[in-house]
Amino acid sequence: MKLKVVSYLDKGEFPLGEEEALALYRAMRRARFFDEKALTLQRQGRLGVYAPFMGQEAAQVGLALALKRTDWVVPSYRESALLLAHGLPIHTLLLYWRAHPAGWRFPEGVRAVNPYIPIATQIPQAVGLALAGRYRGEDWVVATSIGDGGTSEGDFHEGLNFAAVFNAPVVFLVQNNGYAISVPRAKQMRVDYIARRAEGYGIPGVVVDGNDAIAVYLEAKKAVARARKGEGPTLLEALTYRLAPHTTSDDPSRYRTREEEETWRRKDPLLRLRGALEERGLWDGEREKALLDELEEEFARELALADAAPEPRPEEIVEHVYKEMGPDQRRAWEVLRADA
Ligand SMILES: Cc1ncc(C[n+]2csc(CCOP(=O)(O)OP(=O)(O)O)c2C)c(N)n1
Repeated sequence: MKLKVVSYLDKGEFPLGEEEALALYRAMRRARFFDEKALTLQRQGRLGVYAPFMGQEAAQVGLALALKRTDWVVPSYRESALLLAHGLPIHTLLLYWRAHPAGWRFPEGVRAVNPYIPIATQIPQAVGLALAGRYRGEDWVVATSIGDGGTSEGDFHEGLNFAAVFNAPVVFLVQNNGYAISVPRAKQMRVDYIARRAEGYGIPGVVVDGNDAIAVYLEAKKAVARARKGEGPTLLEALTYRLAPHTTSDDPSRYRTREEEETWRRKDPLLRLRGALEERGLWDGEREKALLDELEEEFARELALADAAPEPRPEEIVEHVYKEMGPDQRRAWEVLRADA
């Protein structure tokens, strides 16, 4: 059976009110602004290794704006846009990418956990968090995200099956950006669409044009509503592309062509939404400039806050693993202290 790819902007359709459309664009522009700044800071030695998301803003922001602030986000390393749009302060995110302990402690009230670096480990834990909410009588939905490569991990299959069986209120977003670092999707699986796998778990699977913010947002809203009503999880696959390297330690010219990158650059999700807004008289150069000025000011303020964070104590690297430092942490700390 052929799966349909949900899209609107390509067809000139715009099934969204002005306010929601502008909120989507503003949040995407803010995320892109962060990504560009973060790449520069990393090159200046002011952030550690950084995983850019440029090109994937529609997928992440579309999901974030479909959530309530009382819902939870369980992200992986490429989800800075999802975290920002769900309310994580910029300075906390900068500190996270600086590997500063103050960046590991997300503020009270921001319902997001730290990004998971071991691929797919976020999936079973997101399901656990969703079930914990149900046991506690909360109405929170959990949104978690994974890359196309991550779906080859056992944790992905176990997590989705478990969520299906227990009807857990989870939205699983797959950001299919075509590559697991240098490995193209076709070398990783025989299916055309990852959402096809949903049928094997007995849950709805939806494929959206992941560079169409309206399509992602509307489908994410349906998935969130289903989860909140007790109708269980959804697998939402967003077809997209990462315009930047895998991380700041990667050189994509070794595994993909300039032509391919150019093709996707023309499908930049920001340009597509902005074009549609401009056609409807909802956006123009002046508004763009005002927004960029605002973002510049906000970023400068937030960067100053990050820079003002006190130097972490070396012990913090081994603290917080358990309530009290166990023998393994104590031994690690002895070694670190001897090396210092
Ligand atoms: C369990 C595990 N195995 C391997 C890695 C190394 N690794 C980091 S990113 C990555 C590829 C992930 O690709 P994908 O899931 O498509 O996500 P993307 O990076 O494209 O967002 C791998 C294999 C890891 N972090 N964790």
